[in-house]
Amino acid sequence: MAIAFSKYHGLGNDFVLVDNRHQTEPLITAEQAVKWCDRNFGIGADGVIFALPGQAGTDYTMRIFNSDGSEPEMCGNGIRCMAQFIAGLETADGQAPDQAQAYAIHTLAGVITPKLRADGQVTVDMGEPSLLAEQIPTTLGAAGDKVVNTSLQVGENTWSVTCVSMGNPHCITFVKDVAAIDLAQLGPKFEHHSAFPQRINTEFIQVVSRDYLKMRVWERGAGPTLACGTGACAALVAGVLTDHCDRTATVELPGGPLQIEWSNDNRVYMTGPAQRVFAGEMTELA
Ligand code: ZDP
Repeated sequence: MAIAFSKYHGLGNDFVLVDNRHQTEPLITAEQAVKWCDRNFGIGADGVIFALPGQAGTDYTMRIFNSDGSEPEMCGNGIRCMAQFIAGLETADGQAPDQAQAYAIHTLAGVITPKLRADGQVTVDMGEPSLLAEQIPTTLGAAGDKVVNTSLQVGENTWSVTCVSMGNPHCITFVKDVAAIDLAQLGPKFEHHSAFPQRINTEFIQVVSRDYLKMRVWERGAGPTLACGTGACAALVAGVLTDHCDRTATVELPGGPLQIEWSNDNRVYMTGPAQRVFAGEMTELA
């Protein structure tokens, strides 16, 4: 059976999107998603995203498999891609999306609301960050404590880390020079550290100024991606908690910049692009 897909990216963080509006279970398994994401033997992507029917009054449900087959709660760059993808599907169905179309999307991290803007960018209400150790989850503090500037031993070095959940778990560390970080060597050690029972996404941040951060990321289940939307949001929140930055800043990723705001209503807003690249049909992989 051939399954139609579209390929999108948000700042080079790339996803295969599947129109799954007619059934509540994803059209492919996690094992198949691993094969689809393979850059040599498959389509090539950081993850596969399914646009499923809404639940509990939402317009749609988003589920995602990472390229290793694990299922994260949320995906910031992915949900911008999903908003563009849905708008395209609705247009193809003869429903013209409104000028500023907003979608309420059910995710494992709660209801997330992306809004298409006239300039082609997408602004996403990413909800409220969670800061308590038990919510991350991490053992780097008592259950009800925040984990801010806490020491973490990784290999031979001690890092000062701040942990933030944007629905999915992030560990942020501020460094002098992100270019000097050996991601391939360090990333897996953070990801699989015993302090993080659900594993962790790790962001290395260089503070250029109070409204400009440079970030490199090692993603849980996907490795060194060009961008991570939830990670950029978590980094800004960590930057405010540690007084490295203001509540509004540009976060520059290897794939380009995102605008992030931790609003006074405690919600985090992310604005950035989402680009359709190609569409195709996937046949069964051996
Ligand atoms: O939490 C995780 O396991 C992440 N790998 C999910 C993907 C996050 C993403 N890069 C983002 O932009 O938030 C899609």
